[in-house]
Order: sequence, then structure tokens, then C-alpha cells
Amino acid sequence: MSGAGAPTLELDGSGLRVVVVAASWHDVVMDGLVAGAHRALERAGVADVALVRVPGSFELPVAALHAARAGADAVVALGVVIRGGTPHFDYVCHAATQGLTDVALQTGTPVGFGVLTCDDEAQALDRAGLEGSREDKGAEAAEAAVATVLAL
Ligand code: DLZ
Repeated sequence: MSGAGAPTLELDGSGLRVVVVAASWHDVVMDGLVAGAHRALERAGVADVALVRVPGSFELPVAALHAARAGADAVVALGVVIRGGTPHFDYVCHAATQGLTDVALQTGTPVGFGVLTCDDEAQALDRAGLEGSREDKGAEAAEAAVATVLAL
């Protein structure tokens, strides 16, 4: 993990089934997040990984709910929402955040939150785990999900 105060996590996720649910808007940034999550899961020894693609971040909670009900040990939710000229940004961000929180609390399945909510594309690219990015939020979300399963 990165950023001030972030923990260093040593994880053994062998034997876990993890589902990555990923939105499709802003494909370059999404490619970085998905790759970062997969790298982190591989580092943690998670061999059973599935990827479910949905159109937008608004659709992430229902995909996460399906994954949890189908027996995933953890879900990693990835999306990118970039502020536009209308209040749409706030509604999509709120729906994704609250929806994913509800899924975790209602099912007891840890959900790693890797939804970037950014003012512009540059902010998103800086967090996408791509060459030149300062942060790798896809990896962080995957590590958080696995760490939470192991803590419970
Ligand atoms: C409609 C929309 C807009 C304007 N922006 C984004 C975005 O930046 N990131 C994202 O993941 N999804 C966006 N969407 C799509 C919504 O999440 C959703 O897919 C549609 O409203 C259809 O339900």
C-alpha cells in the first residue's frame, strides 16, 4: 500500500477465491487498476481469481453481491469516476460507495474499495498503477480485501 500512514501487508491468500468486479469507463485507467489488482493477488498467493466486467461503477454493487452470494471469500471492486459538468458524478460515486458498503455488511464478505473518484483524468492516471503513476489503487484494494479475510 502507499500514501502517508499506509500499512505494509504480508499476506498469504493461498486457498482463497477472490472475484474482481471492474467497471469499463475510462479504459486506460481501468486496465491499470485491473492489472494492479491481479499483480497483488498473485503476490499474495491467490490462485483462484475471477474477473467480472460491468459497464459502469453504478453497476459494481450488484456484481459484488452476486460474487459474494456465489461464495467468493473476498471481492475487489474497481472503477473510475471522473467529475463532469453535472451532478451525475456525485450520484454515481455515492451509489457505488454506499452499495459496496451495503454488500460487505449484508453478506459479511470483505469488499476491497478500488473506485477512483477524481476531478480529472490526470488524477486518475496518477493512481492507476501504470508506468509513471505514483500510486497503485487496484493493488491496494486487492490487498485490503485479502487482509480483511485473513483477519476475520
Ligand atoms: C453515465 C456515467 C458517467 C457520466 N460517468 C461515468 C464515469 O465516470 N465512470 C463510470 O464508471 N461510470 C460512469 N457512468 C456510467 C454509470 O456508472 C452507469 O453505468 C450508467 O448510468 C448506466 O447505469
